[in-house]
Amino acid sequence: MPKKDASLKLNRRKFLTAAAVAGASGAVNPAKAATTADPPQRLPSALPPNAHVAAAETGAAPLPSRDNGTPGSDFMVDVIKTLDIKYLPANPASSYRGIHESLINYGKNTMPEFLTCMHEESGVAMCHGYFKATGKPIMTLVHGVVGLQHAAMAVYNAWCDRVPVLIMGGNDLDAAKRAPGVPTFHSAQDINAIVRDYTKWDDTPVSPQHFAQSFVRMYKIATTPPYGPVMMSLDGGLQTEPIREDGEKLYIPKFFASAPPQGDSGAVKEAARLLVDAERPVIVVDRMARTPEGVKRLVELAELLQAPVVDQGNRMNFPNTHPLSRPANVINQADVIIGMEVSDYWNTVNGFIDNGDDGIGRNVTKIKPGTKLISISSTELLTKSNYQDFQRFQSIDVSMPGDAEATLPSLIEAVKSAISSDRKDAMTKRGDAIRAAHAKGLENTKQAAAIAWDAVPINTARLVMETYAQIKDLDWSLVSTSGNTSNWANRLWPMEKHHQWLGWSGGYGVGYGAPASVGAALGNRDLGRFSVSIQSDGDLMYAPGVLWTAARHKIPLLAVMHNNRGYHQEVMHVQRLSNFRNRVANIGNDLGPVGTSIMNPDIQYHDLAKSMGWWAKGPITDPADLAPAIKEAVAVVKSGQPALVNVLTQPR
Ligand SMILES: Cc1ncc(C[n+]2csc(CCOP(=O)(O)OP(=O)(O)O)c2C)c(N)n1
Ligand SMILES: [Mg+2]
Repeated sequence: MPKKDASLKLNRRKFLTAAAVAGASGAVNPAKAATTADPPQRLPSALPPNAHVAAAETGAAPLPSRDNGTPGSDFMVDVIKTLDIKYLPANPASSYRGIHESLINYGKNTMPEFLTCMHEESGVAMCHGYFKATGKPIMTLVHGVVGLQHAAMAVYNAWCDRVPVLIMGGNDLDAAKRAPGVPTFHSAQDINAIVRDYTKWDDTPVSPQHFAQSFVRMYKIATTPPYGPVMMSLDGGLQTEPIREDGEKLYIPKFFASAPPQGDSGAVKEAARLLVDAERPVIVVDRMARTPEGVKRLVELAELLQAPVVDQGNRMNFPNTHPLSRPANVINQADVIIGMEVSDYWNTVNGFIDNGDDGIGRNVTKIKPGTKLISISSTELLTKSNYQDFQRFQSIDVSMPGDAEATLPSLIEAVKSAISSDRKDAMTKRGDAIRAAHAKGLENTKQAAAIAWDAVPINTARLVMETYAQIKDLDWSLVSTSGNTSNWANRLWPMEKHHQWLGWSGGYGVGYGAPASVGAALGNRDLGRFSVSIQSDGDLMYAPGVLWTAARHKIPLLAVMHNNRGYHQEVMHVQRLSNFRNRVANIGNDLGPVGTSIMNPDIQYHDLAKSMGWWAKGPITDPADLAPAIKEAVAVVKSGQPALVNVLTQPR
């Protein structure tokens, strides 16, 4: 038995004496704390704090009396309930306490159901992932100023990824009424300014009726292609003040979805003519398929033209098992290219070599001179000035600002009527050649994946394929792959359904993978699908609290970790630049690259996940242990719980 430390005992007695003295002076009330013999008591969490504690912790103004009539926030809940919004993942805050209280008490915490988040970025990213899994928007609430500042990167990701997210931020507008101190630090003239450059619309309603119009309007704007996040500042007074109807009865405007914008009919005909007359047309798609219908339409167009399809993968647009599915290098031979919802057209037909001869990058063209370019993209309808998500400028021969999925039916009809019987034979021949190349390509990819199959740390191709082997018979949905596993899942998992691949973050703001996976898994849970993510280490540690949210709300998700113990992309950037400058990269005292390794101490992600209520296993170092561990995890997820397998992997 270790000896008891006498000084510790003495300190404890001293402490208790000091506390009792403080109690006698009335500054705090330590009566309970001092009587150590009492059993520990569980106090109701809503006990009113004493005045001193309240002022120190919140600085909140006294609440208005109880019989003040119907608070504005009850009406807000009535409005929200008309729009079929199932969940509200959010981190709590006093600036929206009015609507928070109405949602859970008046609204009975259903439609929407509040899910507790530990970071505002997680709340927004969960909404982002949820939409991509279900096609239905949900909403989040944030604390004005500081919460929205936390949320900002996730809003930017949703903006770049063209995903509707409904965001409301509490804010105390009335300087004469708001409490001094913390609530005033957390107020602004215009909180929406924080995200205005990367939201589709924002508003600050000043009356309940204004709220009703603006909420329905924001829902409509967000869900009309091109989709995007929208923002509303919700005044504290508007939430808490009783409704005064001033003779006019409040009403809730009815929501009707808008039809998506389509490409101009003349331009559609011109595009069809170019495609039909082309010798080597190529279809390039990025965020084309908003819905499963988009995939079907694209297959129809590709088969009509017998043209190869390059899926850039920000959505599942085209089955990778389809014989017309081809990698990006077919672009080099194209005489006509049609890009649909391509987020970076310049980079599709040009290349940029980082650290080129001059050290700052070199531009090269990928296409032959004279190649005709066609574009259908709704992004052109949603360009703002400051953030550069619109990418480099590319001249396009036939450019159609419009939604590609909605334009496809008329394009298909135009192509059908432009095809003459003599073109048909040439097209069939072309299709045969593409089919043969597809089969060969798949064989080459398999060969490449098998290289160093037994490597330790574990090969990323093996990580991904051992995962697939355990889920292949389920209705699986790959909700995210964070970090870089050389794109093995997209190259080798047969992806045929729209929900089998939800795409990346949009703005490449790292920290998206974990929360978006949880949000997508929430949507998939209700649809009876099995959610799986490849979870990198760096991404998880931005806001790992979302693991708790998943466990707390029983969201089944299989997270298989690509734990390469580093921010490997950045390892490579620094290494490459060191090479260019003819210097040896400083690997630090503990053999970890400086500023980019996540080692020593190594993070025990399985313990982290377990501590937040997940089933978890790891670290898996031997490739032979991988399959049994993932199998166990799959069984846990099927029972309705989240599970994480921590696997030590190769860098890429
Ligand atoms: C918010 C944010 N911070 C920093 C970066 C720069 N960055 C790009 S990739 C990356 C590494 C991410 O590490 P991990 O998720 O483990 O993926 P890995 O590169 O190791 O596969 C970083 C830090 C970023 N894109 N976003
Ligand atoms: Mg990493």
